[in-house]
Amino acid sequence: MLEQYLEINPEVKKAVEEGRPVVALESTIISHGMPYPQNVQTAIRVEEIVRENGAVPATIAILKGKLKVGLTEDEIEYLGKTKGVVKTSRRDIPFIVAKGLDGATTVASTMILASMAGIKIFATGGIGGVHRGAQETFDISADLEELANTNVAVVCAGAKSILDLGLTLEYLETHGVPVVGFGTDELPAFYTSKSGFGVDYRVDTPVQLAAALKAKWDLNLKGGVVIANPIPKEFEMDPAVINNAIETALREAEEKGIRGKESTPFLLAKVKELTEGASLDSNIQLVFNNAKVAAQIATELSRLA
Ligand code: PSU
Ligand code: MN
Repeated sequence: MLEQYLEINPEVKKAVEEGRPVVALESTIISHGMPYPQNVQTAIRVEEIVRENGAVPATIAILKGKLKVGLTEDEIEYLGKTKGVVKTSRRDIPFIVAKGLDGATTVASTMILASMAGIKIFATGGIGGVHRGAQETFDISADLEELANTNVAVVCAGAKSILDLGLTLEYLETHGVPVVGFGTDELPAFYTSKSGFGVDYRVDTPVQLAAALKAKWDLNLKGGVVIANPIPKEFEMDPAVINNAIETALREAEEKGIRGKESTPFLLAKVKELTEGASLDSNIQLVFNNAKVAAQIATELSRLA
C-alpha cells in the first residue's frame, strides 16, 4: 500500500534495514528558506557533512506526487531552481500526491516521511512554532503538533524570534515534547545562541542524547524531541541588528495582512533582505553545524539499537 506512494532511495533503504545511521533533511528550507543558488549549494554540502560524520543523508520532498526519501543531486537542483514548488505541511500531503505536484516538505511533513521510512534523526535550521500574537491569530505551526505525535528527533538551532519563544516552549511542554540544549542551558534563538529562555535538559554529548532517545521510544513515549544546537560563536549575528530586522519584518507583515502559510516565508525573506545577506551566511553555517551533530547522534543511536 505505502509502496504505491513512497520511494525510498536504495542507499537509504539499505542503511535503515541494516540499522546504520541515517539523517533526514527537509526541503522547504531549499525552496522557500534560501535563494538560488545558495539553497542548492547548501543542501548538497549538508549531505556531504552528514556523510563526513558517518551517516547517510536523506533529503526529503514530494516530486510529481511521489513521496521521496533520499533525493539525488539532480533532484535537489531541480527543487532549488523550480518556481511554484508548494510548501507542503501535513494537511497538504494528500492533495500534492493526488495532483502529482512537487511539494517541499516542512519540518512537520519531513518528520512524517522520515518516520514512514524508519528514520529517527532529522537536521534542519529552525522549527516553526507559536507566532507572536497567536492569542489573536491562532497561528501555531503544524510542526509543533507533529513533534507531539511523531517519533523523530529534530536537531535545530532553536527558533527565530519571529515566533513567541515563551509560548512555543509552553506548547511543547503541554504536548510532552522535551526541549534539549546541546551543550547549552539556554534555548538558542537561531541567529544568536541566547534567547533568555531555558531548556528542559542540557545534554553535552551525542552518547547521552542517544541514550535518552532510546529510552523515550523504548518506553513508547510517542513523539519527537527538539534538540536545540546553538549557532557556533564565530557565526552569531549581532542581537541588536537581527532583532531590529525581525521587528521591522513583523510590522510589515501586519501592515500587508500576510497570514497563514505565507507568514513564515514572508518573514524569513524580509529579514534576509533587511540584513543584506548577513543572515543568510549565519543561516547556512548553523545548518551545517546541525547536520554534523545530527549525524553524530544518529551514529550513537545506531550503536545502542
Ligand atoms: N523557520 C526557519 N526556516 C525555515 C522554516 C522555519 O527558520 O525554513 C520553515 C520550515 O520548513 C518549517 C516551516 O517547518 O518553515 C514552518 O512553517 P509554518 O510556520 O507555516 O508552519
Ligand atoms: Mn502558520
